[in-house]
Amino acid sequence: MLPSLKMKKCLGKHNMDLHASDLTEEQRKQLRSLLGNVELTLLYKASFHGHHASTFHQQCDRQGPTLHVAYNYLGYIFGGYTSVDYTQSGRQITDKEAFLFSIKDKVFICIKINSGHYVRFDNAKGPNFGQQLYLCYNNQPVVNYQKGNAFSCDAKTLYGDDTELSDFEVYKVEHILQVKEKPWRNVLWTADQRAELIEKIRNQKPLITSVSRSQILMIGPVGAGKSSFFNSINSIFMGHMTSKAMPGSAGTSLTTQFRTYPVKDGREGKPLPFVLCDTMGLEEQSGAGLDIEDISSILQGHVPDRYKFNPITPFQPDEQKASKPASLQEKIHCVVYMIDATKISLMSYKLEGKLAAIRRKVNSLGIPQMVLMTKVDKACSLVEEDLQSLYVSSYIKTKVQEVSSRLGVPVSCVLPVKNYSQELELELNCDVLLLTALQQMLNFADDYLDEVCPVVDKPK
Ligand SMILES: Nc1nc2c(ncn2[C@@H]2O[C@H](COP(=O)(O)OP(=O)(O)OP(=O)(O)O)[C@@H](O)[C@H]2O)c(=O)[nH]1
Ligand SMILES: [Mg+2]
Repeated sequence: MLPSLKMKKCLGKHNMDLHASDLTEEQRKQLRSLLGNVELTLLYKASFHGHHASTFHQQCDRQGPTLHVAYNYLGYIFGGYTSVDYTQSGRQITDKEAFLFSIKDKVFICIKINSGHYVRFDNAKGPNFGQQLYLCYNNQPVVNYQKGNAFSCDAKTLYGDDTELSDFEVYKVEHILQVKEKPWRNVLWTADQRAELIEKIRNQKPLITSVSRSQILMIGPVGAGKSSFFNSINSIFMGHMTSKAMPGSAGTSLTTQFRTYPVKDGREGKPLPFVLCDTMGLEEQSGAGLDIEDISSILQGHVPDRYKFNPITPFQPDEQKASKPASLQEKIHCVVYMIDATKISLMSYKLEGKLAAIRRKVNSLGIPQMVLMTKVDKACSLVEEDLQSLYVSSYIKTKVQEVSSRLGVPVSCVLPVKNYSQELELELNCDVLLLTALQQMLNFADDYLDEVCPVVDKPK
């Protein structure tokens, strides 16, 4: 029965999310148990990029070690690992570390390469292991298994003899040095620190009497964690998990409206002195996702709450309203870029260009900017185990440096955080990081107001 094949094909190229890995956490763990302490970053997904060998090479050449994961309709997850780059060198490749694997229900097997055999001939064709297992054979969503001696295995054991693939993914495998460095930033992971941060935020009224709340705008690629950040902050102040802004994963942005979210200090509490503004996700293509003209209108306070973005036609302000400038209260006082820590290396140059154009616009208006690097728990297994390892993890440090150089933001303005995503209870370490980030945003907003506001407006 292949109805699901048809369904997948119907989804078409543009509805698929490249970054939505099909591996479950459990399967990732099983694969990591073979590879050691590694990060897996999705480079190529056949249902997104197509099955042609040329696209495979475009995405996967010169990426270092790679893990190839195929899925078939019988539920087999199988493929192989090679530690040697694809370079189309026209040479036979020796790779003592190569192996094949198969996961089906609770059965997990690994077949190492037999010594004295090549793992592949490195040419422009699609991937193969030992010239036995051919994935996306002949540029089609199928697998082909040929007799050979490199791997002692058969098609029945590997994939139940079902040659049709529902998908095929290739991951970049990065070995992480688990060196616990001297902490490169100091954080007090204590309940007192949490309470102190809450108190400071509560009392951090903007410096200007005409502005009752600092307006913070969140911008970032689809699925980076913008809505989740608001939900996380709201949860901390409500004392339990909330999900007012719809978070989730989809190929295109789940948030389609401009939302300005005030946060209350508890269920019956007063409004806190800030508003978090949530936007639609950025996409690399022009005419898709949040548009730079929309951002410009938001920054200047022209876009109303619940405005539904239209990537084809940017926001058209009401002529009468547009003729007079918005009040300082309506304008944005601080911009925060949300960047997913697991996707920094994969960020396309087009998206980087879009972000650079946005930064230039924000700069020209003199609005302070910072970066929240989200999903640190997914990016580093050390941090996943214990959030307090964040600032001793050398891997996170390299990611912060990478994001800083790609976005052109100083390292000191990049704050790693973990949003609440699947938890049912609040957690101290998570709160401390989120509140530290929020407090920094409020400080930046203060700097802006201090700079733009006429002296007379400031309270004595
Ligand atoms: N593990 C983990 N998951 C996160 C984190 N932040 C967000 N997520 C998850 O990532 C997915 C996307 O999060 P959203 O908050 O919807 O992202 P967004 O930036 O609002 O996305 P769009 O509105 O679609 O542009 C959701 O499934 C979240 O639960 C995080 O720090 N750690
Ligand atoms: Mg969202």
